[in-house]
Amino acid sequence: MACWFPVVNISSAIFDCSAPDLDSCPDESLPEFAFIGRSNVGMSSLLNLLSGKLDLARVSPTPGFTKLINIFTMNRTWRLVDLPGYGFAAGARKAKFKFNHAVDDYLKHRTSLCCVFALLDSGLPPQEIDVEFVAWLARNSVPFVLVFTKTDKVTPATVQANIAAFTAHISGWFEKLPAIFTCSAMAKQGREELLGVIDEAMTAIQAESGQASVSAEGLPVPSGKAKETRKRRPDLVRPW
Ligand SMILES: Nc1nc2c(ncn2[C@@H]2O[C@H](COP(=O)(O)OP(=O)(O)OP(=O)(O)O)[C@@H](O)[C@H]2O)c(=O)[nH]1
Ligand SMILES: [Mg+2]
Repeated sequence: MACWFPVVNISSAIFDCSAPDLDSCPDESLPEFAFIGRSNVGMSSLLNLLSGKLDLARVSPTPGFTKLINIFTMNRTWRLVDLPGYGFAAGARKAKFKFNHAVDDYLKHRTSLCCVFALLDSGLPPQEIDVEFVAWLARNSVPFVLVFTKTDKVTPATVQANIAAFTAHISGWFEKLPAIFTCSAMAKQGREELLGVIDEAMTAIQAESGQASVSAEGLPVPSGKAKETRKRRPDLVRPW
């Protein structure tokens, strides 16, 4: 991990906006890292863990709580994005993943989206709805890593067994499996590893754009040129 880039040291974590659709999102000048998964899997909690601010995104035991695209800026240089999850719709008992149009649009078209953290419950064997979702990410060339959440709720052996079962399901789709992480927002586990993913992406962006702009606080900031060069998503954390 490049120690000169202050991803791990988050000195400011600010709520930007709650966007109902892609058009309402802020400009694409800052790299973004988004959380998505089945509702209640712990997306908002993980965002809080990474940001170091436990009350930044709103957490609730009620599935379907996050309903908008909630955007937060870290160190004024990159963003975390809390998305509405899938698998929660009135009357939808069927294991078919479906998210709202805004999320579909965001994941497919947000050019500043560098990497999606696709969250899965570490306490569950592979769920059809999650397998379908990962297939959708792959089909749509969305860069992602897999994050198995809530590891504090089950034994390490169960976590490993569920990870192995999930990867067995999807391994045929990839030349190289997506990177896999575990985390527990409750036990504060996994923060450094996931910030490492962001750090790696930010380092690659900086190298790609050759920019060395520094803000008044001494923090690197993307230049206008960096924005121009991100017409396409950078090939940063593509696991295949
Ligand atoms: N034991 C345990 N509980 C967790 C963990 N992470 C989240 N939770 C709990 O799971 C519930 C849902 O957490 P959220 O972070 O709101 O989940 P979400 O994925 O954002 O859910 P929606 O916004 O409703 O789709 C809350 O009661 C959290 O306290 C974890 O690591 N361990
Ligand atoms: Mg949420």
